[in-house]
Amino acid sequence: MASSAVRALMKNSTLKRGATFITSITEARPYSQHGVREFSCGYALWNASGRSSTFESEDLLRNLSKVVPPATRRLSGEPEKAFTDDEDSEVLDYPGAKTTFTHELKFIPENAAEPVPCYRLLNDFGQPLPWAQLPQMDAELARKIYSHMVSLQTMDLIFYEAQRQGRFSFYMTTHGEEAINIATAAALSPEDVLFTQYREPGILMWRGFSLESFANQCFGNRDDLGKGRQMPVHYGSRELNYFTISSPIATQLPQAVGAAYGLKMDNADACAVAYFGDGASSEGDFHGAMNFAAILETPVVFICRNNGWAISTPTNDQFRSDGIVVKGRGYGIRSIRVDGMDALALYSVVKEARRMAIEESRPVLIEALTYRVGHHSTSDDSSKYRNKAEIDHWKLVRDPVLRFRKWIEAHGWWDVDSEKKIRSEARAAVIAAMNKAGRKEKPHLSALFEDVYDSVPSHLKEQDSQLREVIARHPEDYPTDVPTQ
Ligand SMILES: Cc1ncc(C[n+]2csc(CCOP(=O)(O)OP(=O)(O)O)c2C)c(N)n1
Ligand SMILES: [Mg+2]
Repeated sequence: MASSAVRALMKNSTLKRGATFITSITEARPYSQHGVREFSCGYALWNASGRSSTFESEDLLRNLSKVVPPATRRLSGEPEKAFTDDEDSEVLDYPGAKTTFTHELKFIPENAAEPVPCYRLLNDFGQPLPWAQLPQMDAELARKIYSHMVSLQTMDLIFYEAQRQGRFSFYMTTHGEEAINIATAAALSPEDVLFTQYREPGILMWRGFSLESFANQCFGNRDDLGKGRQMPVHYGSRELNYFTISSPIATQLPQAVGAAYGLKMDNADACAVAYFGDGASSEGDFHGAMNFAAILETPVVFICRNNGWAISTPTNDQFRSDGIVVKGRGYGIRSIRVDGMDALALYSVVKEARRMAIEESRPVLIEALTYRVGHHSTSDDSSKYRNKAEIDHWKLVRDPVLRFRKWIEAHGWWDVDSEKKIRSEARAAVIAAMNKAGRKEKPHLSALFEDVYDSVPSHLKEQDSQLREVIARHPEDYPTDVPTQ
């Protein structure tokens, strides 16, 4: 930087010709109050061999006032002005970073002065904000989004109760996150490949996975696509481009990047979409995925549901950054923060993120702020770490389903009768699907050993027969509805 100033200084002072840059002309400060001649400027001078030399000559100060007027004015008590040497912006060519020099010893603060704002279009009462540019959405699409949110809510309520009654072993609800599930799904295309965590069954529902298929999976019956080998809610569907959920948190993220890279190689008109929670962003896989996504320029949209909790761990015990959105910049990824309880805002953001991901072949990070209204899972009791008033506030005042309903009602696209009808139909459909799935028998015992290899290898055949022997010896410990013959 400032090499024309340095050249001028060198010409007029005793500085050696090897001096290459000066970083502190505007930072020169008095070390006594007795006058301009006692300013120190020299500490900022480095010679070509990298050694610094102090320099306090009157000569320098005299010349300084000739060649660097802003600095001199500052030294003599006039208001500070930016140093505007044209080579301030000289691009440096270190292999690790292309940048300019600065004379300021200044660390980047850990957080920006203001948190990243959150994009929203509807207020808590479902009214568009005055400046909001609403996305193109006709009555049919709006009703479809709303009715899917209701179906998801209803499925969650009934399946949750069924689990409590012991009909299946485990369940997780999406309460509070219905808009993230459905509105984001609506903004994607069926060709986009999805890698989800576990709190996003609504996306699968949007793509046409039937209530009975959900129930088959939760019961682990013979029609479960996973043949009962996964815990409930670990859905998957090859037909619907929805990769099977796996329990270890964040493993889906690098997988999504790999899939996106494949789509890029194929020149496909599709992207990969990875959904995950704030807790998943605390895993190493998140960071690896982000970095690879950036350097490989993969068409992947990361959608983080920041619901404030990773089971009982609040976000401020997980990270000290301004949420997840700022991490995008750390990896060179474009990012945005959106209100995860505003279906319209989510729809707009995901549509645009998808467009950028595919057309510009780049990753995009979306942080959707939301709240997990239910317990983490049926194995959790969130009243142990959150107070009821907090939960009630989000459940009653901030409900994303109700917010969207108010918006469609204001358009005349929905009314009390349609609400009654859809709620009772959804309830009947979920109960029917669940009862049907509950009556089906379990997958055959041998299914435990199949589908990894083309044909079952000898060591697995051996395990299969050992298992049968154990079951024959202790029949009381094994379910009777699993066919073994
Ligand atoms: C690698 C790994 N560590 C820990 C767990 C246990 N675990 C299951 S869910 C969860 C919390 C995840 O929180 P978040 O990603 O915020 O999702 P949310 O449940 O809030 O939707 C944890 C720690 C796990 N499944 N995998
Ligand atoms: Mg969370």
